[in-house]
Amino acid sequence: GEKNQMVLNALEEKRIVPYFQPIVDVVTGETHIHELLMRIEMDGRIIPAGEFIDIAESIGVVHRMDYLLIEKAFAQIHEQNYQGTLFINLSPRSLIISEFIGRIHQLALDYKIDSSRIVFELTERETVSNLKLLEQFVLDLKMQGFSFAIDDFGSGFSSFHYLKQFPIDVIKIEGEFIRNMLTDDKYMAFVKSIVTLAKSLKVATIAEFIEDQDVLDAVAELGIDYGQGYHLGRPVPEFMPVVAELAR
Ligand code: G
Ligand code: G
Ligand code: MN
Ligand code: NA
Repeated sequence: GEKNQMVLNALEEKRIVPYFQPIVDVVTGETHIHELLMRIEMDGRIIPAGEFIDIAESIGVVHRMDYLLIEKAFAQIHEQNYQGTLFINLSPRSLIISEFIGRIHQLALDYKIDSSRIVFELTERETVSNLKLLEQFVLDLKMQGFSFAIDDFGSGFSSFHYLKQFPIDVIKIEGEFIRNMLTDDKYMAFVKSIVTLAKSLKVATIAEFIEDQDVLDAVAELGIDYGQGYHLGRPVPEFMPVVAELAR
């Protein structure tokens, strides 16, 4: 359809652009981490990933888009002399392409970006057909020094299953839980149980969708390590340090 063509054209014309959203250390207020988010540039407009990533997956081009985006992001790390960590969303579909991993590793070498500064975020929006293969690639990348986060933890797409199967370093708590936890006790209970789980597994935690100061204060109070959300910084086309107003 029309949308398929829009995605294919954007890929062909390399109109895939990197946006970066800060992830803030809730204890110190420092920003040493950014999440890389894919956007398409079209007629002077910026289209967010939510409007096309499912299509890219279904027509089998998401790995090419992921690769192009990562290449542009690495170039920008170089240009801006960014010294921090980059979280990269990957479709499991990209990871199980056999050349993908070697090419990412080569890109990191080309741009002199140490693998310890890269964390891949895994979400499962669709059924992974070959879990054993995915596991093998995750282990490969871990051995090369890359880290892994589970995105949207608790959403039901990617919860205990990934935690059991893969060596995970970071849990990103489902944004809807964080956003609603102060007004709905049920969500607060979910968040608390995820924090307890993460602590007992010695896995770091990130709270997503922090949209106001009250939620940021609660996140700090709960002992969550990092925060992300519109209150701290929107996705933008450059690496932007933010200064968070932290509760004491
Ligand atoms: O940025 P936005 O809110 O539109 O993101 C919507 C969805 O697209 C999220 O689930 C996010 O994880 C996914 N996404 C964003 N950027 C990328 C990317 O670079 N690669 C892949 N595979 N998914 C992405
Ligand atoms: O699935 P994933 O967590 O990768 O999706 C990330 C997307 O969520 C980002 O691309 C961004 O557009 C969106 N996002 C980031 N911060 C906030 C926030 O504070 N509130 C809401 N509603 N969405 C956010
Ligand atoms: Mn993400
Ligand atoms: Na997420």
